[in-house]
Amino acid sequence: MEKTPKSMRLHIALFGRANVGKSSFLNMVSGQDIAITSPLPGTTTDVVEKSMELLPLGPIVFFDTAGFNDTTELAASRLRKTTETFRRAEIVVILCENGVWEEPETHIMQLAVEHKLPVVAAINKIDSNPADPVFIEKLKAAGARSVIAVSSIIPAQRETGLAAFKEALIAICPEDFINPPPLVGDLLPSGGLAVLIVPIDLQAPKGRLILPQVQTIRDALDNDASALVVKEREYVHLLERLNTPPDLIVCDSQVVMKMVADTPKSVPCTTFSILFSRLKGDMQLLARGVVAIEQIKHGDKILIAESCSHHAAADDIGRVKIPRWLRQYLGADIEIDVYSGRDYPENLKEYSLVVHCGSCMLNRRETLARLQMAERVGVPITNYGMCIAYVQGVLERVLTPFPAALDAYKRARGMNGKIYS
Ligand SMILES: Nc1nc2c(ncn2[C@@H]2O[C@H](COP(=O)(O)OP(=O)(O)OP(=O)(O)O)[C@@H](O)[C@H]2O)c(=O)[nH]1
Ligand code: SF4
Ligand SMILES: [Mg+2]
Repeated sequence: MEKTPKSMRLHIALFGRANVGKSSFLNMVSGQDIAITSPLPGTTTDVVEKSMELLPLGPIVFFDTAGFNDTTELAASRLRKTTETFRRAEIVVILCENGVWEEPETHIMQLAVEHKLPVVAAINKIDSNPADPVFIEKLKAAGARSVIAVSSIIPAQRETGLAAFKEALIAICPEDFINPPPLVGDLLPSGGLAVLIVPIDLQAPKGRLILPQVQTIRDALDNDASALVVKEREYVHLLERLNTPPDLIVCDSQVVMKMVADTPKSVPCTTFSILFSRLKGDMQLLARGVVAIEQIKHGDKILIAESCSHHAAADDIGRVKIPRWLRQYLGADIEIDVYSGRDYPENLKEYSLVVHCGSCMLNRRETLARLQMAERVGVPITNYGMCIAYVQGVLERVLTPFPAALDAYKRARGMNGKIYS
């Protein structure tokens, strides 16, 4: 990741008065003690740059700056360096404490407006001074696009603080940084071959393929590879006719168990839904989330979130099949709510798990925002494809083409899931 050129990284600058907790905030976001903090104002003197990977956004460079209200002799030169940072930033974070929005803060906001930079206001130290809704409104009225309330040094609150910050970034960061990872091209060598297994059942629209299938074919072609499309019944026969094994098999989630059984162990395979979890969402978060299925008990509620209000068929995947498979797997009396279209409950806390659809009708920003809402309130979230492959015992196999997601899944499973092979 260190190889990513600086120009490709999202540049985020942290400003605020001395001692407000800028360096502590940077440490919270990075998950490491990389910046020196102390109770004495004026600890950070020069602008400190720190590059990191902030999933799901990607490579970031942070600027930790000196306090804006520095009154020491060096103040003028420090303030000049700090002010220059506005020219390099793409997002400004103004750190403040509840109730304190005075000359240093308004000055920073004014410079951000002059540089046309979006502002996240972060109210810090809420463990000792909780954020007041009136103050939050005041910051929005002052021009903050997003306001978050965090406690940078309290370990139990760091995770929610970080999730809130990511959610704010996803909402406001420039479009270029929401660019998706590849769909399938990186899994296929030039001249390679993908076999796509597409069931033609009652749910399949008449006379055409659905968008994720078409996009996968197109992406293979864009990467100078080929794609063969086959129904699940003819799949084995097709494999027998090929002189060399394909480079990748992709199937509809509904036939994943059969596909895995029919595919030689040496051939990488996955599902459309899992491919799209990377393109549209945060694959590692979704892979970790699925393990929460193991913690579900009688009476727990699961949310099935569909991002469009399509016409539901009699054996609909989200409304009928996934609830049935989950109940069979758990053997528990669980409550399942289905929300569709733009409808997404504000309060996700009542759910033990969110199972999100493949988001084929949403863009990456919208999908990430929904995932982040769940992460912020600590509710595990996964998607249809991961959930189906998990309850059918083949998730590990279909995550194998994605080492980082497989690793995230294995770690989560090691921590709180039951082990199966
Ligand atoms: N209670 C509490 N203390 C915090 C929090 N964040 C930072 N602090 C404390 O506030 C003091 C200043 O933190 P720093 O991170 O050094 O602040 P800074 O804004 O970088 O300060 P300068 O570099 O001097 O401008 C330290 O003693 C931190 O431990 C918080 O969320 N809650
Ligand atoms: S947006 Fe979601 S619910 Fe709608 S068709 Fe796509 S995957 Fe299905
Ligand atoms: Mg500092």
